[in-house]
Amino acid sequence: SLPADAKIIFVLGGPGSGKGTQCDKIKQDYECVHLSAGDLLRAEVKSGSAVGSKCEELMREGKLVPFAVTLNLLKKAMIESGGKFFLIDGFPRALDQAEQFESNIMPCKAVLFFDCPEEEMEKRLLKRGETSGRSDDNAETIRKRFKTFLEQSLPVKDHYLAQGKCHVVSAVPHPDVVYESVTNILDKLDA
Ligand code: UP5
Ligand code: MG
Repeated sequence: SLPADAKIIFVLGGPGSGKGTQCDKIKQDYECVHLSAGDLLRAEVKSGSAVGSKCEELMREGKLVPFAVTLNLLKKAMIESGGKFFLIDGFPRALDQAEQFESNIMPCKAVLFFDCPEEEMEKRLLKRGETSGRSDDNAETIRKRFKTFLEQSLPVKDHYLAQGKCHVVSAVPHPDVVYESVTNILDKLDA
């Protein structure tokens, strides 16, 4: 199980908003464990497991994989890491996922939400698609990812805004500028 003083921050935002980019920066400056739900799922797909091949199809369609799959992958990675400060990147992606994760594991300390216009996210993802090899970085799947994000994931932001736990950051400026806002928020959480 996790240490009693564990701390969880959900890192959310639309597809291509810069969640992974910012988490890479955070982990250079803060002692934390970065777990991307999408990266864990892509590793599961690569492993060739039955669960993985089911997820592969859903991800190519821009749909959410079953909650039990992400919960198990995250829980296992959290415990195995031996860490106690966790950046959970790209999860929860629906309101029921947020509620079930928190009752199963622990309430999050805060949420970082990266706000970015769809045109900018689309531009970034199409550019990354030239080299990423990600089966979901193509125009058609990107549209489907945006639809899933708007319909299923955005309510999570409102849920945590209402709790006063969600910190919204503009993800449009240069990554270094976005990161300045991020460190301001993280430093205040600890104060
Ligand atoms: N970039 C980043 N910041 C920039 C900036 N400030 N200015 C200019 N460019 C910037 O960045 C994307 C690209 O933009 C990069 O090329 C970067 O250099 C540039 P990145 O940091 O990778 O953005 P991120 O928000 O992490 O984008 P990602 O594509 O990873 O987001 P998604 O949320 O779409 O993908 P994820 O991997 O989380 O999920 C993939 C799929 O898995 C989902 O669609 C879903 O099918 C499934 N999934 C679930 O079902 N459940 C889960 O819980 C999680 C995933
Ligand atoms: Mg990512």
